[in-house]
Amino acid sequence: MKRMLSGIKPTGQLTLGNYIGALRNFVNYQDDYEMYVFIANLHCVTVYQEPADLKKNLRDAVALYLAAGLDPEKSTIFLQSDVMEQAQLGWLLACNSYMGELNRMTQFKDHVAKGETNLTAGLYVYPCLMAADILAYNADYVPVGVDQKQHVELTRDIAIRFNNKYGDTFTVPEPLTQKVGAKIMSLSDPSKKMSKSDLTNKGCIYLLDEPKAAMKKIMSAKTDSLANVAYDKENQPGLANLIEIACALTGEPIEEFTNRFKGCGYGDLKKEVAADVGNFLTDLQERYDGIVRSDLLRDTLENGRQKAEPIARKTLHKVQRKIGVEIFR
Ligand code: ATP
Ligand code: LTN
Repeated sequence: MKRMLSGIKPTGQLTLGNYIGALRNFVNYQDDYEMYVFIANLHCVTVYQEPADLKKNLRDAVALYLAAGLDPEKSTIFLQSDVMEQAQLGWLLACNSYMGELNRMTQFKDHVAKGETNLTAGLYVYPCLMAADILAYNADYVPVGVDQKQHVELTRDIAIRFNNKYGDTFTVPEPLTQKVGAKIMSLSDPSKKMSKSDLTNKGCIYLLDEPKAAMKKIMSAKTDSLANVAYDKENQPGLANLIEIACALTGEPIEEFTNRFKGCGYGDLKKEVAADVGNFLTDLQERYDGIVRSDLLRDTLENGRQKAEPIARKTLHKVQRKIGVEIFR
């Protein structure tokens, strides 16, 4: 069975974009792949987090993984910092990555472009830790949203270079992105990604939003004045985004959905999308409520750590031997 691995970085509450672009796919893939999913808590702290908020967000993220249908019997679910070998491998990979490569990473460049000051060194070497997350487990596939594809491409470059330099060591992973829902856009500005760092709070639906409040956000989503229902990402990005959200949640093909609403007003279409989102959130939150205070969270992470750690340790020792830093082991 091929191995698949991915992580989510809960620097805030998880969003509908995270669900559609990432979580939902992990759930779909878990029957056909050996699945490793972790909470990237070390990546979270590349930007300052209020400790109490971070702890709550991490806990909620695990509970939402489970509520969304990830099954700890099928998938290995763990916390990044529980497997220390990953961070150690991250250092060795940082020593095999070039500043020129890291300078080209758009996620880092975005922070610089926003004029943020006091950017941490951790934010800069973030992709090396991400490469270690992936390569430690010799993952064949990495399902991610479009925004993370560049980091997986860099991971491939690092793996290929290392293999050429030190002999065959790493599996070279492939990024996997979905056709529909790989980039859910902000409801208030469809030219931007729906993001948990959205400060207006109108463009982003959180998985723990009150379903009624979320439905309101859909009803007031920005569309266009063409008064023509069509799936046209370029000219009608707001409408295309709503159509993608509905189809991702219900599984209805885009064309079928669009045909059903041909000649209707945008209000009718929005009502249906709002109902789909409301139903989805109600079900998800019901399951989340049952899980978040149970022992399932602790047990899941502990079992996950026990399965993940020996694999990462084996890779780390192999790498250390190849590089020459080991003496007796
Ligand atoms: P931020 O929202 O602060 O920009 P992020 O959501 O991209 O951060 P993560 O939580 O680590 O950061 O993302 C987890 C996964 O969810 C990644 O694979 C990412 O590509 C995907 N993802 C995030 N936002 C969206 C979105 N709007 N549409 C589709 N996929 C998304
Ligand atoms: N950087 C990713 C989260 C992440 C990840 C990974 C995803 C950390 N390590 C390994 C896939 C594989 C993000 O910000 N979404």
